[in-house]
Amino acid sequence: MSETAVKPSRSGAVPWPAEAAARYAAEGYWEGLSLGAHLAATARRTPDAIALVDGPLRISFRELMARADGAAGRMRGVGIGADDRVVIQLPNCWEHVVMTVACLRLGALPVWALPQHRHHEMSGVVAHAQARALVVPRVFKGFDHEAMAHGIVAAVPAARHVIVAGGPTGGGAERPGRPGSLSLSELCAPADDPVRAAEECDKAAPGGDDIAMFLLSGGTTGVPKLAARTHNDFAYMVKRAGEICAFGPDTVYLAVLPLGHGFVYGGPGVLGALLAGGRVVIGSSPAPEVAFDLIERERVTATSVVPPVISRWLDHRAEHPDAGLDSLRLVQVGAARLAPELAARIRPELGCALQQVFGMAEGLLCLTRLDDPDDVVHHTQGRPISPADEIRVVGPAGEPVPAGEPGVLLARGPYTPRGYYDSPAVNARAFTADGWYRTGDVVRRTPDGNLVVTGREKDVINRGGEKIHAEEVEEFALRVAGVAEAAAVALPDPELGELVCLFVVPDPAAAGRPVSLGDVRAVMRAADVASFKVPERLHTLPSLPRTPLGKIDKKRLRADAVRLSAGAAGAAAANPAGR
Ligand code: J2J
Repeated sequence: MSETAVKPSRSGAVPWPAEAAARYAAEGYWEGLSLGAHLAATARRTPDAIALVDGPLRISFRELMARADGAAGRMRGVGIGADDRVVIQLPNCWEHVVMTVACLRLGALPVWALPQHRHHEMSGVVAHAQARALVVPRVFKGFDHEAMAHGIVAAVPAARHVIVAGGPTGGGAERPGRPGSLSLSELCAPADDPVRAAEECDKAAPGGDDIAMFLLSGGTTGVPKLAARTHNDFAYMVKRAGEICAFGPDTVYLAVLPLGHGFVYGGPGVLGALLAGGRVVIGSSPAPEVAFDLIERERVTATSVVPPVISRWLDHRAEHPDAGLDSLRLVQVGAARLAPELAARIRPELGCALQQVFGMAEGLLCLTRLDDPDDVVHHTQGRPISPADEIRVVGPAGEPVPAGEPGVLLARGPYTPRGYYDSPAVNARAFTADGWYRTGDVVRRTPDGNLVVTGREKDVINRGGEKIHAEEVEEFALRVAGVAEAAAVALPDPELGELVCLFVVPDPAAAGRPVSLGDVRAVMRAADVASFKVPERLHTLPSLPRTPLGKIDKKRLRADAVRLSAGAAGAAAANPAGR
């Protein structure tokens, strides 16, 4: 079968070509087992070990599987089955993990959404994934997720069920408030007969080639991109990353970033710790006050954070030098650029190893290794985890760049699928004809094979690890009365890495008052968009700069954003009272 003959499968996912699939299986990367089967096997080895800790709650492997298999059976009972999609939008809580494992056992596909996602993102995800069920808190941080979920179920014909967290972790009362909601705590109760429930799951277990989950590709637009990951591919990635991180039964992994990030579940994260027979401690927030307390109390050995979080941890540590962090062996930092100066402070100040993580929902995972010299760990984003990962660094015409020069990173391999779910037009741009994923990241490769992320060609803003598509912000800006043109770019920020800076060109025909950030905010709020996408800066220009080819010159705008921001800071410093 020729590699270019790849056709989307019946379920809308793009399979690996037969030749590559056979090779990955023959070389042992793909084991042909579902993630649920892997987890059940681990649980059978050490049923009494504690798998999950959430506040005062301690759940053994036996109980985790009894709950997951119970939930799988109850989902089956309400008509949720294999290949059905279940969007999980929960804050960090043990039910997140139980529901995920339940879906993996059932062959249903968990789709992790972030609690900050609002109607705009959630309805797009539910519609594109054709989700059958949504799992939400009742109210979280003052927002009524249950009401939103019912609104979406009413509008999307495939969607049937709203499953609602009650009790303290869900942030609501003990029982769901609305008729028609299913109770998450009832769903997640242990199976009445755990042995039989496990047998049923084992009997109907999905195959290794089946889709295990959809991951939202870095940021979620109105029409999201979904990375369809198979059981074979994800299990391999997680287990291989776990090996590199030396995860084992003594691992205590702290999940403090939102569980909805692929980084937290799979890099090796929650699933990596569980598959190694280790323990997962759920944290409700990455704030150092919360995280340090959990590290000390639960003797945490490993965790993952984004650069702005590690910066806060280092500051907090300086003020609390006696915090008990001695159990911590590994801090992974990823999802956005880590400044080498911060990287160099981690071991001396926190007393643990740093690992840089460069990953993506689409697959390819790069890690620095535990025995890498400081220079590599501080200055590079590591190298692919698998010997079967293929990497190319190319110029504008797809030609390889000279060694060590920056270029766009292309990737192929045993856990990098060959296309997004049900998106032929996007796939034609994001994947080459012979199956390479065009990451959109600009990297250079060091002589020892490590990658340094130096920029990106994709029009995305990385705000502290949250990805925001410039085009999406621009579309909202164009809805503001009096805006003729809009362009969003990244503005470097010492705390978050990047902020959203918006340039607008006023419509000369609409001679009203100047457009303000407040106007853009109001439009985005009215459209129910996740608030992290709202621009922090706005500048008005008479026209947008263009390249010789007539495209908006974003490079120039990024430089303008920096200049204008420095000017504003200078003005503020010269006139601190702001008068
Ligand atoms: C610079 N940019 C980075 C890094 C990701 C593990 C870790 C992260 C993600 C993730 C993930 C970066 N330095 N260290 O899914 O499993 C940017 C790149 C990349 C994009 C992917 C995982 N690490 N990035 O962040 O799908 O631009 O996945 O293409 O959210 O984040 O974003 P996302």
